[in-house]
Amino acid sequence: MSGPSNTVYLSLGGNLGDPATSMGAALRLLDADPATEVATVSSLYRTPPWGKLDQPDFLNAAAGLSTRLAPRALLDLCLDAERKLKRVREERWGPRLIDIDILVFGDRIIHETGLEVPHPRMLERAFVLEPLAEIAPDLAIAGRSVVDRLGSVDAAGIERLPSGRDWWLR
Ligand code: 5RZ
Ligand code: CA
Ligand code: CA
Repeated sequence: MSGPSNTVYLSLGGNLGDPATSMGAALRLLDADPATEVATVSSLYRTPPWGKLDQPDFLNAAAGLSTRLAPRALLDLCLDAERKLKRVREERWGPRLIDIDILVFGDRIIHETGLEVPHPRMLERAFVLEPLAEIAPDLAIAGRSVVDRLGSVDAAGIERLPSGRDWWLR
């Protein structure tokens, strides 16, 4: 019933509607799972769009969770939360109400359909690394810390909002 607990890091983002409200609701949905607790949440960051440039700025954040769920069950929980928040699957790299990605799951390396952990693109994206560096600067991914990785990407235009770390609790 209660298996081992793992520390997991998630990336959250969105740029349609009211992304802060959607991201907060998503974190509360994850926390409501009996096998999962949200432990640490970063500030909100306003980030320039990556990929497709003619779309609104995003809000991004990172969260640290403790979970006794298996990776696939946590992924299903995240996809359920996206669905409950009425995310519609849109164009690739296009605007979205909410996006939740599993970045790191304990020290597991996973290559499965729809579940690649550590997330294969997280190390190139300042919109992922900047919030993650706030809550887990020394977390090592493939031998290099998050702050170290952040020093190797272009973080131009990223702005930490003054809302602090409790923005998701309402
Ligand atoms: C890459 C999404 C790694 C999650 C992506 C965003 C992870 C974006 C975003 C900003 C996209 C993508 C998907 N631009 N462009 N913020 N998502 N600023 O590249 O969340 S497309 Br982990
Ligand atoms: Ca819980
Ligand atoms: Ca995603």
